[in-house]
Amino acid sequence: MDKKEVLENLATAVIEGNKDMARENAQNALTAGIDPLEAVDQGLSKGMGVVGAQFESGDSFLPELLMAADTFSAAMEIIEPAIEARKQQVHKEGTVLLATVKGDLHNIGKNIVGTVMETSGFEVVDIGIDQSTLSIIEAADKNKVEIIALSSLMSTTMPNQKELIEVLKEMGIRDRYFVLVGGGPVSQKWADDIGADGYGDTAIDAVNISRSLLNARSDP
Ligand code: B12
Repeated sequence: MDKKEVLENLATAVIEGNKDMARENAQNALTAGIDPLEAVDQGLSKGMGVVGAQFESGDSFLPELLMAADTFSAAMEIIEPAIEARKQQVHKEGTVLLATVKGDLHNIGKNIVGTVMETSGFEVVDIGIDQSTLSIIEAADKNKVEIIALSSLMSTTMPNQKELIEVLKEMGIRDRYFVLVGGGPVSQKWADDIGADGYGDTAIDAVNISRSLLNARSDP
């Protein structure tokens, strides 16, 4: 089975909510030596994009979204250890507080960001989904992180990314953290508008942007 076919099968498995097909092709991807992140990005996530579009146009409903999410997670159980196995034995890059903002229960993308950042040398404190601005700030303070990374998958919850930056300013501690934003509807323009330090389209972006922010800070 060639790479294109495996990636297409992964997407189809998510679209059809077929866990067996997802597990089988996740294994096929690893056996064929496909980069596990590419399997996520070009396979599973592509399928998820189709399911999201079908939901938006009324061609599928919540049960299909749930099945797609479960199928994605079933494949991730196989792919994630392969991502983690590439963990770099490098010096600690920095500490990141990761959360999905208040009102938002989506965690698949956030979890991928956490895994990829960890395997790239960051210490990640993931406090989960549906996190209020104050609980995020408290956790950032408690864990003495350098970066706060916020995931939001809905246009209705994106304003909570903005709120966090505003509250940091009100508390006089905006300079203490780099704030990184991401998630489906989030864009560079949104990040600029709300005064975030960085925006990432993918988990790899999250790593690259975090590195460049920390490096720029340590440059004289
Ligand atoms: C799966 C899914 C669900 C699952 C979530 C399961 C789970 N455990 O996460 C379930 C079924 C629970 C669900 C529920 C709902 N959902 Co939903 N869901 C989706 C769907 C199809 C896929 C999301 C996903 O996991 N994508 C795959 C991952 C890998 O991609 P990702 O999250 O974008 O993450 C990547 C990048 O964005 C980035 N990234 C993510 N976070 C961060 C953070 C940082 C800092 C950085 C740098 C990068 C980064 O890196 C990731 C990896 O590359 C999307 C459609 C879509 N295409 O996004 C709708 C979608 C997000 N859902 C939507 C809706 C409306 C809902 C519901 C309200 C439905 C309902 N009527 O109940 C509820 C809301 C529940 C809530 N309060 O949160 C809408 C949101 C519309 C809007 N307002 O903007 C969408 C866009 C569907 C649509 N087209 O209408 N959903």
